[in-house]
Amino acid sequence: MAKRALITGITGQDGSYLAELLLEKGYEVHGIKRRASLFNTQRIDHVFQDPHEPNPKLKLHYGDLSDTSNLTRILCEVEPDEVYNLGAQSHVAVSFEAPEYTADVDAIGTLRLLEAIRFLGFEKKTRFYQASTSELYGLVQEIPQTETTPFHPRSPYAVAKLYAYWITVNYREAYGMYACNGILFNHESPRRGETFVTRKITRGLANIAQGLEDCLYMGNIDALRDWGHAKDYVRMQWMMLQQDVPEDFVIATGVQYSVREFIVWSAAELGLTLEFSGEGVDEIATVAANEGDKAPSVKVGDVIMRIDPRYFRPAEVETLLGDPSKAKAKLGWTPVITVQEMCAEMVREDLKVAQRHAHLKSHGFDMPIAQSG
Ligand code: NDP
Ligand code: GDR
Repeated sequence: MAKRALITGITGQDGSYLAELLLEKGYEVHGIKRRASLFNTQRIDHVFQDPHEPNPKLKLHYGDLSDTSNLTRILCEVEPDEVYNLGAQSHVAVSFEAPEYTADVDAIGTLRLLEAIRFLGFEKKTRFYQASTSELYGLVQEIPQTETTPFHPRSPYAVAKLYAYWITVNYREAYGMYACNGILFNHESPRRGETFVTRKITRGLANIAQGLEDCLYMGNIDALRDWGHAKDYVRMQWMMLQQDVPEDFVIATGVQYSVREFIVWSAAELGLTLEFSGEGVDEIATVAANEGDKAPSVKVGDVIMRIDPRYFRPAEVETLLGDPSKAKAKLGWTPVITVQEMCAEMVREDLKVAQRHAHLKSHGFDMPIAQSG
């Protein structure tokens, strides 16, 4: 019998890579998608299977982490061997705008799932993965951060995820459930949401290169992050549920860079050399050289980045650096894709899209470009 997995957040970045991985491994994959007024399955359309075909291996269910009866019904129908709880209001800045919603979905949503598993009597059968986060460390107490570093969350998102972390530990200790936390540091890909910093940069610069936008407006470009590739990280999510004993793991690369460096690499991938000048909110990035033909709309001297304080956060996480030693030692996991390779891949993919838009525009088919948030 094929194993059955249920993924919340299957339409998101990680959910789409995890669904691919589990399908490759022969799983029957069930995913929860939200009802939306527009199609929201772009990231998984390539693995979608027509439900009219016999025995589709991917099945989608309408649902929401805020809806207890819906989650309980789906769990009851699917009887999963493994649940991956990836669904969340996952944007840190947005959590300051919508703190109560974020708590409901990210914190109580996790409790709803765990309690439904217990209520249905699946606690000895169903393994549970919780998408925990390096944001738990917030105001960091120790460098690098490990599984034992104390937490100090700095946003409503991180506080909600702190509850989710501990309720997962609690259900493991109280009911003997196989439940574990992956404490994942930032991970990105061409499928990353457009308003997270890496994708905002690669997409924004690709659009500027093709004459579709003029300038990238950024927040704190001195923030330091430990960035990996989502493909490497979902592999680890699966590995964590295949052990004899459930444990929590830090997943990171162990290398840290600034947002500013990510801007420089992305620009270089487009043939652009940047010069930064000014200070604080007056800092700008100007084009110092343009080599190659990837950025035909950009001239030397153009200002292509400015700071906009609207992207500053009420409380910032300045620095994150993970120590993945436990994952390496116990699971043999190491990331394969470097952050520079990932950045190049993201720019390439965003450039293809920007070139298509520019081509249509040059033939009179102007399409509005969604603004970066
Ligand atoms: P995304 O934002 O790309 O995906 C989030 C998913 O959750 C989407 O499928 C979204 O649906 C779904 N979702 C949002 N709200 C609800 C809700 N109320 N009910 C059900 N589903 C909902 O996030 P990532 O894929 O990047 O991250 C996956 C998980 O890992 C998240 O929990 C995130 O907090 C966590 N995490 C992410 C890290 C990263 O760097 N990417 C690092 C550490 C943790 P829709 O498509 O309809 O919006
Ligand atoms: P983060 O990711 O908050 O770490 O959460 P994000 O990419 O949003 O920000 C990273 C850093 O970049 C700074 N920054 C900006 N961020 C955004 N979004 N937009 C900007 O214009 C900008 N300018 C500078 C931020 O201030 C921050 O310091 C991500 C999410 O995926 C979470 O769900 C996950 O838990 C953590 O990573 C680990």
